[in-house]
Amino acid sequence: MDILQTTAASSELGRKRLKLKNPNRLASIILFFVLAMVAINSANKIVTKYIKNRIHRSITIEAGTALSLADFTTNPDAAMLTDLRAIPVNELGKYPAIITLGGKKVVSVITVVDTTPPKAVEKQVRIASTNKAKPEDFFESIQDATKVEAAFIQEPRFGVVGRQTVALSLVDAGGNVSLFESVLEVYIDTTPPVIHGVHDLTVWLGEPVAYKFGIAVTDDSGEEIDIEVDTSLVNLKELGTYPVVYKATDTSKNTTFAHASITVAPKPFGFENLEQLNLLCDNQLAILINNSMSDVEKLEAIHTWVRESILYTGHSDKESFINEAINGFTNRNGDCFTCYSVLKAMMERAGFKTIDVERIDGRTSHYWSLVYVEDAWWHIDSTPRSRAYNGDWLCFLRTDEELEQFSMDFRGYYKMDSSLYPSTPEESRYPGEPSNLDESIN
Ligand SMILES: [Ca+2]
Ligand SMILES: [Ca+2]
Repeated sequence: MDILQTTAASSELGRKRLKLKNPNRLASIILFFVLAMVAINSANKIVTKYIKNRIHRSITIEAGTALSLADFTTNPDAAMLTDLRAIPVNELGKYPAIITLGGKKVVSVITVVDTTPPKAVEKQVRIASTNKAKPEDFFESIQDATKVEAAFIQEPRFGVVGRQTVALSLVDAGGNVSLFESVLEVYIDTTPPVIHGVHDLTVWLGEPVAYKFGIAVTDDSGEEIDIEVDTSLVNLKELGTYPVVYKATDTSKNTTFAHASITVAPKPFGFENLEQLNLLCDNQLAILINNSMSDVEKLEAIHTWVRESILYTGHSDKESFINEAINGFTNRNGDCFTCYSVLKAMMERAGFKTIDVERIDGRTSHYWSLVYVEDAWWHIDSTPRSRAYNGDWLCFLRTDEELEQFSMDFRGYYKMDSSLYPSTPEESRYPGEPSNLDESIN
């Protein structure tokens, strides 16, 4: 203020006026201010540009957090070269990310940390007095971004019957600890295991047997139980029927036995071609059926395919169902024996049990099958029939009574010796559907 002098210019108006002592000096001052303003403005622009162009050389994220380019820079011209989805954000560590800006590559280091303790829902555990439980058995669910280890704070008193409180801890990869409490109930197991799937077997002379195929054991304790098979009375080198005993014991020494018989039968004609037939079946089954289908849906797909794929020519070689099924697959023609052979082979290969059925007292022969599904035996036949034998009537999961009625309507078509076969259910799956020709189509 020493370069300006203030004087009272008018006492009447009470105003103050500035009087210049040196005009050149004032110009210098203004110039100084202008230059200063320009400099500050430029500096601001440089700082703004620096912030805009800045790429964080390192960032730290909480485990489990999704990454995006915005975590590294706000510059819209920047591009991420690293696939951020491939960064294992659930594993602690340091991972590089490469960003490009203005033709330059910048490496940024991502540090994944875990500072959040695990969360979990506990559950009570009930075990037999002969068993132990693991710490993780006491949790319904565990939530954490990183790997969690469960542990007993104090080992439970396994084997002591009754209820006890169990103290547990969960520790994540970041070392964060959460504490929980649950209940262990120990009981004395007096319930024997249950053996499932035991059934009589037929094997061919000299062939090996998979005794445990399709057999399973469950127990109230939930423990895994091995099954023992006593085959000491079986002679696979001699034709005959022999007893087989299955035995399962839980850790509390409760035992269950299940009995079955095994029949050693002569090898069927064409046995040497069985592998070829199995391959043909497997290839076609892979197209027709899948695990999302019910057993009845699988049978329906197989039944329809055979019915529509084999052209009825009235001729077949009836010496071997194996060879005739192979002929059916490869030449796609034949007669009822061909259809029966292909259907039987495919059903059995798909895991169904079948029984061969043959017509009696007929002028000609006829062959079809019984198939076991939904806990019962049902008649099934894929042979296409002529109009004279009501070709529209499908023989798919039919009862004995339905076949008997059909035989009365159509000259003994399905006449059989019922004493040779297990009975089907009495109730039809297709109630009210007559086997005889509807008058309207006659
Ligand atoms: Ca955590
Ligand atoms: Ca048990």
